[in-house]
Amino acid sequence: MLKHTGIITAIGILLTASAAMVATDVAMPVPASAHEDHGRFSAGEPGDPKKPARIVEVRMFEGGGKMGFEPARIEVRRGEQIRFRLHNNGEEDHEFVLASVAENRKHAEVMKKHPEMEHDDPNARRLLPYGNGEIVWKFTKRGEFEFACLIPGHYEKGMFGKIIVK
Ligand SMILES: [Cu+2]
Repeated sequence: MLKHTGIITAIGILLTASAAMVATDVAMPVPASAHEDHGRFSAGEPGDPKKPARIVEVRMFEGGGKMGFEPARIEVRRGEQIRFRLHNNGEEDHEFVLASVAENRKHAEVMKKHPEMEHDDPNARRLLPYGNGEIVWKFTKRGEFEFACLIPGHYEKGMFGKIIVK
């Protein structure tokens, strides 16, 4: 009797273990990748182009040894979705990379070593001279963020702007 129970328990454990393994195989990739995407962007999350958004026009310019964005300061309400319409009014390529200040600085250092690096992520656009582009972004976190051009030398010439999420 005791022996019999032992076998049944052993089978029960085996079944439970294999069921857990199957469940693990099926369930793991989804939360893992979702979590990865969630942690990827410091300034919020990629927007939904089908949902309403406030339009903000941003121009990129060069001149007199300077480069920059106009406006260089944008205020946003938390939860607000913004459609950034980007216009490169310069004669060089420029980028718009939306992140935290710390992240942009770190990223700029990497780009100094790899100047050929190009961005076309949900939080970044690279524009050709006189080119246009768009980013739809949802600001889900309060705080101070930054948009910047990380092409070597551009950040130093003033190519960054502030985003305040209230
Ligand atoms: Cu630039």
